[in-house]
Amino acid sequence: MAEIKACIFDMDGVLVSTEIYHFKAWQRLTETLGFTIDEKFNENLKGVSRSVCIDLILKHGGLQKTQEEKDALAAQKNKWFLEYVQTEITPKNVYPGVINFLESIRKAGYKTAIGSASKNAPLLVEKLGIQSYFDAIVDGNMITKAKPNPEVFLKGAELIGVKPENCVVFEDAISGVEAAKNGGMYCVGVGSPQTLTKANFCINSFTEMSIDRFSEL
Ligand code: B16
Ligand code: MG
Repeated sequence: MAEIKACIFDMDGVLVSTEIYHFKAWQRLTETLGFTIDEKFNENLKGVSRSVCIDLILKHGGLQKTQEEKDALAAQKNKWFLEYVQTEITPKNVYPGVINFLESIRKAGYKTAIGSASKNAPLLVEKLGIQSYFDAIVDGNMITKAKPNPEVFLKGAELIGVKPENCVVFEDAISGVEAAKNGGMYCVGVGSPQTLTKANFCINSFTEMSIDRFSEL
C-alpha cells in the first residue's frame, strides 16, 4: 500500500452527530407525503446530495413530482434540518476522540481535509468551531457529482496537494465508502463492517484511533 500523507474526513456521521437530524427531517417530510422511512432505508440517504435523496425517497414511496415540487420538498426538508441544527448542535456534538485524533495527526505532519456532500457544511464547521483543524474543506456547493462519484474527495486531495493513493478517507456512508474506493483511496469505515462492506477496515469511534494505530496503516 502507498504511503499515507493525508486524511480526508466526511463530515455528517463521521465528525459530528448530525445524521439523526437529517433522518428526522426526512421522516417528517415523508409523513407529509403519506408514507414512512426506516433506519435501514436511511442508510441509502447518507452521504448523498439533497436532490438525489429526494429522488430516492419519491421512488421509495412510488410518487412522481415535477422539478418545482421536488425543489419545494427539498427546501422544506432543509428548513427542518436547519431548525434542528440551530437548537441542538454545539461544539459538544463533535464525536468523542475526533479532536484528539485531528490534533495528533496534524502534529505528526499529515494534511487534513473535509469532503462532505452537504451544502450546510460551512455553517456546521463554523458552529462546531473546527475550521482550524483542516487544510481544506470541500462541501456540496463545490461539487456537481454526488457520492459514489469520487469528485468530492478528489477535489479535497487536489486542494491539499496530495495524490489520491496517498490519502485515507474516513466515511460512515455506503455511497461515501464507494466514492473513496472509486477515487483510488484507502478507506476507513466509521460504523459497522456489515454495512460498510467495501471499507478497508471499520472503527466504531475515533477513540479507537491513536497515532500509533494510524501509523501502522
Ligand atoms: P445537505 P456528508 C451528507 O453529508 C449527509 O450524509 C446526507 O445525509 C445529506 O443528505 C447530504 O450531506 C446533503 O446534505 O442537505 O445539508 O446539503 O455525510 O457527506 O458530510
Ligand atoms: Mg456521512
